[in-house]
Amino acid sequence: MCQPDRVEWANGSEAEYDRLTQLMVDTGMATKLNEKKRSHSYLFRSDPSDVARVENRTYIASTTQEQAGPTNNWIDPVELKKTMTKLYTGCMRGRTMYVIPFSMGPIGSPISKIGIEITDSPYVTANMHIMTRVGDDVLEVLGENGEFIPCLHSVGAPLAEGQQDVPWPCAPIEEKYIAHFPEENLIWSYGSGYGGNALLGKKCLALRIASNMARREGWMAEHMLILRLINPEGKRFHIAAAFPSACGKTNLAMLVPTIPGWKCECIGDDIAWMKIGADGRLYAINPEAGFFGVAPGTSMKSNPMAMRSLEKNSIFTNCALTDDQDIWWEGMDEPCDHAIDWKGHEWTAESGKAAAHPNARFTAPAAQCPVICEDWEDPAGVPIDIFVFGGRRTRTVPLVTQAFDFDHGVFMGAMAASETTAAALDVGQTLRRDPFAMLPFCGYNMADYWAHWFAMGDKLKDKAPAVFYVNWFRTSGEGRWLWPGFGENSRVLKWMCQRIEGNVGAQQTPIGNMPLEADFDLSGLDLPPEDFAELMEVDNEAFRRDVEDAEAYLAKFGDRVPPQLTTQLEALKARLG
Ligand code: GTP
Ligand code: SPV
Ligand code: MN
Repeated sequence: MCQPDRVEWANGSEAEYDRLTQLMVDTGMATKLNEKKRSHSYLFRSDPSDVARVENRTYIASTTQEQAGPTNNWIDPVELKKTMTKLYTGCMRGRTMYVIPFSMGPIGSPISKIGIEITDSPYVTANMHIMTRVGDDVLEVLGENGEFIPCLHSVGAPLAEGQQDVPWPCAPIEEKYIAHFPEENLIWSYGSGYGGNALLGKKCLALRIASNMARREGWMAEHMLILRLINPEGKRFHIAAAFPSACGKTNLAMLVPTIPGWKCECIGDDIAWMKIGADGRLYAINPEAGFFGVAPGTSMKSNPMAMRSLEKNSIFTNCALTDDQDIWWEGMDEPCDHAIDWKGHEWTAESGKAAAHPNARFTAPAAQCPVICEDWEDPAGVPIDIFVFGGRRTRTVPLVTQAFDFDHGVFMGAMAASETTAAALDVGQTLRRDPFAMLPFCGYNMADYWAHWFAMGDKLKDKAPAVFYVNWFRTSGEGRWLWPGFGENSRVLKWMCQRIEGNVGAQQTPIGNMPLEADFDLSGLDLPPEDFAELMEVDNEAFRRDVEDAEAYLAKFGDRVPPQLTTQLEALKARLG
């Protein structure tokens, strides 16, 4: 169907990676960075139209529209396959087809899943080397008739005989389709070469398809970081946190605590697969092998462990290129006067324009993170003690709240809202509900997904993780961050650990339990008391308005809304008076 000129099987070797990156340097698609500054690393510039996920072109093609639900784009699978087959026919002419066997999760682990991505993008192939486990050993596990998830990808730009290629081939927006056929565990992606649109193991497999499998099989596939926090006594706490895209998962996953004696280790920064273990607790693995992280804002000050993860063997996309052939982006420690910007143009600081795209990303091996947890590849996973939900809210939502119980926590996650970011191309700048940070990633009806969360709570009973809600992004009237964030977020995590240990009390508010001022560790932090008060303020009137909005929102799901959710909403209403 695709009619490539050549077919190559990817074996995941370093020689293969070097050959592909060299090929891309030779064709002008990639720039090799200064070997002395950033060894074995490359910069790519995408087409200016292909810079992020495209939610309006992302489809859940289940048999019925009801199965996809009101928050997903739906097309009848038969019709969509017809449309896409037409696009795919001859789409790889003049190009090489790469066949990439990969494992999400440690190869051979019972929780892992195998995928095979077919792509005509050497950039995708190189990124898959870092983000997943690629290689012949995957084929060995697969054997003659093992189960795998087929992932078909094309940039959608066939080359005619003798036609010169462009640095970043892709199709126009109206020809892009990021399609999922959940009943067949099948992924078809066409027209984009960027991130979650094209690295199909990530959002397409590990979230949209896996969420369907998880629901059928009784486990969870979530848009969550996983970290291990160790207190001064050496006690370990495992935390899984769901924040929407570009809302702080990578940063929290590898935070350097500012409070003495506490340590943090990273297990994953974007996706968690969780299953109930023999002891009845919930165990999480990170199905990925690398970080595909937001570059702008990442610095030695904000996220030193990320900066050290990308010192070598990394891929950079849509970052700026400095005069000494290194990368740069807004918010990096040292300012930059002159560079080549993400569009390949001369750039000076005086121009007032951004040198890196706001959704510029680094692809770095997780194993290079200095605080990667020694158990990060343990096939058994780590037992989750705490769930954290949150989002980007400049107003209304306090720094931290604890749910009264698991069902209340599910309600908090389900009603989560966040201001939109540059991680998706076509969502505008608004506040939107993003339940469990899964709005763009839940592969079935969101109301059924909420029901699945309640069902998991019923199974976990008293072994269910404690649930908290956070907001690092509250601002003052003049638009200044009230909370310093980053490493200081360890103070909030400390309070959570003390809560589940039963060491500190809390004050009950209508929206949840909140810290007593005396219990919250602000020592050594120069935070004006009035800022702390504003951070923790609960405006009942604002939450009453939010309840009205929540009712209108839930009405879209009709009678599929789980009764537990309605019960929680009514209880909140009563508490708010
Ligand atoms: P995806 O990879 O898109 O899923 O995003 P993510 O949730 O991993 O987001 P990430 O950690 O990369 O953060 C995105 C942006 O939020 C970056 O520009 C960060 O600098 C900023 N950010 C992260 N944590 C904090 C914080 O505690 N306070 C403030 N003010 N900004 C933060
Ligand atoms: C996100 O948008 O949540 C990401 C980046 O993690 S992407 O892989 O492009 O989806
Ligand atoms: Mn993400």
